[in-house]
Amino acid sequence: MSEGYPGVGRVLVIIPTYNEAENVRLIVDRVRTAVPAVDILIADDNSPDGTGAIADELAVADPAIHVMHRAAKQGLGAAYLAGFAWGRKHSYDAVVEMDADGSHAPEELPRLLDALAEADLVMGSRWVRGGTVVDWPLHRLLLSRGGNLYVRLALGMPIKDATGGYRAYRMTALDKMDVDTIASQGYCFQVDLVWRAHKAGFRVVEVPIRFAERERGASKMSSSIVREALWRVTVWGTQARWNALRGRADDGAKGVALSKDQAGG
Ligand SMILES: Nc1nc2c(ncn2[C@@H]2O[C@H](COP(=O)(O)OP(=O)(O)OP(=O)(O)O)[C@@H](O)[C@H]2O)c(=O)[nH]1
Ligand SMILES: [Mg+2]
Repeated sequence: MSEGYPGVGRVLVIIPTYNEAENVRLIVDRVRTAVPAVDILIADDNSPDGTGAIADELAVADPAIHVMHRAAKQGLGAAYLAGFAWGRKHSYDAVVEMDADGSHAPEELPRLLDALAEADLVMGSRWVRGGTVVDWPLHRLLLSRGGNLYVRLALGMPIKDATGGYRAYRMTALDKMDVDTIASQGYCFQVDLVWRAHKAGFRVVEVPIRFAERERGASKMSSSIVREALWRVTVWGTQARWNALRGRADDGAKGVALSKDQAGG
């Protein structure tokens, strides 16, 4: 078990994996080298390519590495929720989300954790000044930029990269975000979490990252993941507008009641 990170405490890096046999060793080594003070939890969904067995080997050789074996592929969100619960049970002060495919550079993790000393949620961002994406085809760039623009407009949330999945959360904040009620399955899960943090008034900070396209293994991105994000974000945005309107109507009604009272008194 590691000592902890200055200003943050005990940190658990959660790496969800599905068929990442070609990547899991490398990403774990990079995390251990870049930030020896953090622990790692690999959350594997019984990958047919044997990722789970490789993860077990890594865990046997290093007490800072842990593995969670899940019965079947249940999506990124479910794997993270199980990982958060594991981190809570083992008294971690902060958890990090990181992809296994090398898109999120472990070498940039100290910058995220340094920022967490003054924040509740730190988001690695491709779309703030200094952020970059390397080797992405045009259609992925457009999807990410367009998706984030839609999220910003629909939810009125000043976050440039709400779909990104390289993040650090304080456990105290996660505890208040009622995460067990999250139904989002795919990448919408990431939007859901930052939307909850924003609504709760938490300190959300974006730090620039250099996001690299995966080099090995297959992507799990699909059109159903995009459709899920689109409809959920539209529902949340509509609800938020409706609540704001109703709040204003209620305030108006209270104002009338108050002036009546005052008139009477
Ligand atoms: N445990 C688990 N992990 C998953 C699941 N789906 C995706 N992942 C992992 O989540 C991370 C992100 O998935 P990717 O396939 O890289 O998705 P992406 O980064 O949007 O797509 P690319 O840019 O094409 O790589 C990787 O570490 C995957 O192995 C799942 O159902 N269960
Ligand atoms: Mg990826």
